[in-house]
Amino acid sequence: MQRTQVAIIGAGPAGLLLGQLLHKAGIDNIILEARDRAYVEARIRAGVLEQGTVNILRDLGVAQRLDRAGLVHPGVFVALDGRRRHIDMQQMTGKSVTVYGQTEVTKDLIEARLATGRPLVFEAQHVSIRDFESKSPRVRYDKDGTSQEIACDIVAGCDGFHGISRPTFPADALTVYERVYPFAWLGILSESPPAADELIYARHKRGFALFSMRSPTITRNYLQCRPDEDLNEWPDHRIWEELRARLVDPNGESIKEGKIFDKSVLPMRSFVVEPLRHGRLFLAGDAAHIVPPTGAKGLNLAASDVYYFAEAIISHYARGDEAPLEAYSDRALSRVWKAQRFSWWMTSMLHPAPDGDPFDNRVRSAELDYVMSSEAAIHSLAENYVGLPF
Ligand code: RFL
Ligand code: PHB
Repeated sequence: MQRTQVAIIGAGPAGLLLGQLLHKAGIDNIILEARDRAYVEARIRAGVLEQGTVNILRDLGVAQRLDRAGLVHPGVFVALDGRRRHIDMQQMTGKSVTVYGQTEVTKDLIEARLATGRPLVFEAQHVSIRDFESKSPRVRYDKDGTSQEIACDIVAGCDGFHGISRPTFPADALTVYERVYPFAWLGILSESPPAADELIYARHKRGFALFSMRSPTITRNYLQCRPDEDLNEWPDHRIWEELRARLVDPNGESIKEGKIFDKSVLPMRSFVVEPLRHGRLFLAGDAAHIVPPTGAKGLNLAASDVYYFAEAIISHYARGDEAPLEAYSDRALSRVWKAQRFSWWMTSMLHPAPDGDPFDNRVRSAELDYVMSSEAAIHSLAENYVGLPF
């Protein structure tokens, strides 16, 4: 039997960040991860970090590489049928975002974790949680064929959308809010220099397209597609043709083609469960909520959840009462719902719905047209995109 203060399930951004925040406060914790290190470090996902997320990484002392290689973006473009509008977020809000791959954030956090000497168990199989309605929950798992048990005070369910923490809650303890969208994104990574300085979110009659990047030599692009899209129907030349059509550049310079080395289809979903706590079992990050990627909020919400959660755990141990832990769910959800609203709004405004109501489609296109022409509306977009304050 092992003993710790906080057992953390999942070594994605939520679990790894929580582990570091608790370590910094001198709180003992163990992280259990189902996959191996190489798999966790290679998972291609988010790319845009809010200033608040960058600040957390800096405070933890894990931002050296981020400060060197992260691309600071003071602005962003939105586009409607080929017409572009630049949004100077820095000038409007005093904040910017940083483009730095989630793969890199994860590598930095794993390296920092290993340097602390605190346990991070990869390939922990059959993780299960019990006695979480008491003050001494237990977590069981199998490692290399032997079964292990951890006694702890608090269990942090940071195991993503498909993890075991959320299904461990009694069914009647959670309320689910969900929306599934009738479209998806085809994501590609290519060896080509970025064709513009800023990200471009484009609504086009042929469908949404997003131009993004990972580095001065790697471009990340997304195209709206069907949720059941067959990748075989997307040979490289069709992808470039579609990107050129949807991201039409008013200045004539064109998308730069390069070797495509990754293609995948991402479903789009909005999802929240409430509350984030039952007894001594807590949820944070994708285990509790999913946003469609159009607002670039998923990873940033994982960071804000664990920021609030770590504060609650730290003051719980300082004062010895339950109140800070009780307040966590409401505090985190208040920020989560605002990001849900923004992600839903960006998604609805920027994607023509393939078989959607024609009236809705015209109104949404008009909404983007309005945003592109109104300082008040564009200011609101900028304020949400750079991240609401913690
Ligand atoms: P993760 O990253 O899914 O990590 C959960 C971890 O738990 C492990 N696990 C288990 N471990 C032990 N036992 C079990 N039974 C377990 N079951 C699962 C998993 O192996 C994994 O290591 O969740 P976390 O930490 O909450 O982090 C959330 C973010 O990963 C996610 O919100 C973002 O990637 C979303 N997202 C974006 N967010 C942004 O802020 N900005 C973006 O630009 C952005 N773009 C994106 C995205 C997500 C995408 N995909 C593929 C979902 C773009 C994409 C394409
Ligand atoms: C990305 O670079 O992967 C990315 C950027 C912005 C988004 C989503 C994903 O909204």
